[in-house]
Amino acid sequence: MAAVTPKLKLYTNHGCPWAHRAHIALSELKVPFDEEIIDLGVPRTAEYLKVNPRGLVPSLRVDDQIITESAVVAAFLADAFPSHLVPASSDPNGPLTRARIAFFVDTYMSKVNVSLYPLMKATTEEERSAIIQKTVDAVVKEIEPLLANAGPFFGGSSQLTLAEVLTGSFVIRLWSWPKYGLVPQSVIDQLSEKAPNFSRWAEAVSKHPSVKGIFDAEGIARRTKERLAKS
Ligand SMILES: N[C@@H](CCC(=O)N[C@@H](CS)C(=O)NCC(=O)O)C(=O)O
Repeated sequence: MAAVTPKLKLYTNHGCPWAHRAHIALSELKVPFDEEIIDLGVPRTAEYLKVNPRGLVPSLRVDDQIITESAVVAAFLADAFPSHLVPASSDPNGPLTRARIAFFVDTYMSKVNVSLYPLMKATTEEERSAIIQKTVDAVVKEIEPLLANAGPFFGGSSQLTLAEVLTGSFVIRLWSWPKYGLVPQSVIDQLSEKAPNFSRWAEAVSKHPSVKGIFDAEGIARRTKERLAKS
């Protein structure tokens, strides 16, 4: 990044797992930023639609430029402020590490996280069991081998990486929801038994201060239940 640190403003909502990604990155990078909370319970203001015509959070203002989409925001932050999160592409290990992280995140989101909402919404025991089975199978087959060298974070790292920046907000939800009755405890029990690498990693991710930071488990669980009841 330029020698002068840019002025950052994050448009966010602390209940949003996508916006949470930006908070994890900013917390790890220890970069100062302003934030504006966007009320997602009402139509977006004309002012915010000028910031992000899609009306979604997060958006990041960098001096007078706007960046939207959580993965793009997180990648921008990781590139702009070189750190332990990810090596630069010009680093000898950069391209391969970045490819490994990208594959891990894509796999977690498309094979595992994709079942979280259906699991919360399931109304019958049969439906729930089928989703749990599918989720556990996906973790065992797709994720477990990718975490064989977790230390405890991705790729043997003792610190969070961009992999956790992009998945942590979803992992902490999966790991927290049994306590609030949003998903059955049996998912966690089965994962602990069949996917120990994943379980150790998920536990470490969920306990990390940068992941826990803005996460109000009780409040988000309550609002999620209200939304599920209405849907
Ligand atoms: N693909 C977007 C998804 C962001 C997103 O869906 N944010 C939700 C809150 S969790 C939102 O802003 N929803 C507002 C709405 O749909 O009106 C990203 O990764 O940034």
